[in-house]
Amino acid sequence: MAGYEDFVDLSYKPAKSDMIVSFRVGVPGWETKKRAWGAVASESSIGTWAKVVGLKYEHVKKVAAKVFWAGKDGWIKIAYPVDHFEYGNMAQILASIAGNDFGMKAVSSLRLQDVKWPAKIVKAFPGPQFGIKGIRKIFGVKKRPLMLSVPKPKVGMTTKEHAQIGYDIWTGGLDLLKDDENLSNQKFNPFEKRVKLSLKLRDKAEKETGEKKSYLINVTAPTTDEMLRRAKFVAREGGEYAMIDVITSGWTSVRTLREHCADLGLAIHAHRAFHGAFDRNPKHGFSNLAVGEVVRLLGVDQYHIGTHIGKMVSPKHEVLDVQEHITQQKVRENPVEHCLAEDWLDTKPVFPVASGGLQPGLIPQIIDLLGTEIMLQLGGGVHGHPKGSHAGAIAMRAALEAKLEGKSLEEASASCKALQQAMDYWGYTRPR
Ligand code: CAP
Ligand code: MG
Repeated sequence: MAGYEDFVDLSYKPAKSDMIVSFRVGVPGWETKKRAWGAVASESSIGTWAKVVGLKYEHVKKVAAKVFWAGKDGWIKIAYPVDHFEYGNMAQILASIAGNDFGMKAVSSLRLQDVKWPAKIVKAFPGPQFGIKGIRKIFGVKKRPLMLSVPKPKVGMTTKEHAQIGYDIWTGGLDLLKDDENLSNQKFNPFEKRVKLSLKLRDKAEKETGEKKSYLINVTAPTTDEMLRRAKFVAREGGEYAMIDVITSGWTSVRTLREHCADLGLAIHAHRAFHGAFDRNPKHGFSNLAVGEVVRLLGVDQYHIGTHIGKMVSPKHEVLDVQEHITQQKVRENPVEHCLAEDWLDTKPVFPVASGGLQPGLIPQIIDLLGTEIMLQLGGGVHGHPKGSHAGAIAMRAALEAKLEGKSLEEASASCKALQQAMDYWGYTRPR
């Protein structure tokens, strides 16, 4: 049988140029730890189940992965020589480190927790065009969180109804309207019509409020060419953003969109729908931390990190880990969370988005958890307001302003009817 154990060398000291990956390996009762660990390193780099002649060639061994560290509870670290990879090809990189290894019988479960990206690979990717500073510059908003809202029901409304909601939330005080993850170009709300009418009402709302307003328009499309055509249309109509469902569209589509958005001058909002299929089981799958790093390299400007207190499964430490790794330039190793050190060189930071089950009564808690360098998205928490979307937006902004001024929501409600109504209706409830 294959010498999976040959891929384990606990005396190996990784080269600075190696890619390091932290995995948690479940070992089946009939298997040895060493063979299970080696199977992951073998299958995710050069090997297979059978011992083949080529394995003895020096030039082949040079691009083989090695398990070099093993801790408690199945945690291991694997080093990959950087020349195993096509530096700027995310699809190939993940087909190695996050490919067949997840499905092998030699492991009963496998969780890829974090990646330390070597400089040669970090430099091979564009990273965000705008980053946090650039996004803040679009709005002229230096400190406070940016506020956005997704019209709800998320799909089914007509273009006119959708755009009207945009007008209602922009004039209610929010900065951004956002398409939902599954709104694209359906018959009842065609893409080009929606862009034109929404941006027309955006211009009207800007004039009335004197504030910059924008719109995260979902360009997710049947083909990459059509996605790029939609992005071009947004730019031509005066939009500032292209939104993409990064996981259902695929990594190469994200990279292609990023290349084109450089010329179009569009910022990219990354929605992560589908991530729950592989990132919620702490013992198996691919962490949202790793997804956040992947999309930072590919070059999105904004990414959903979870809220811990909202409706989606998002353990506190995971939310904080991904926030740290997508916003900092240098990150220290966190052995407790099995997060690896990282040097992002001059890759710009990504704006973290907190969304999913939030309502005005939860805004103080979210700020306490994540600080103010975030984007806050409330969908149901605005459009479910008893007096409708415009009142919901007023309540959201009043709750944020109260928190930033150090006032309680009760105090702020005394001078804001819409916030009072939201507090009477939801209080501090956390939807599940
Ligand atoms: C939130 C949302 C977002 C989720 C995605 C939704 O709506 O529009 O897609 O936030 O989850 O469709 O659920 P609500 P995450 O504000 O009404 O909950 O941000 O965790 O990726
Ligand atoms: Mg949504």
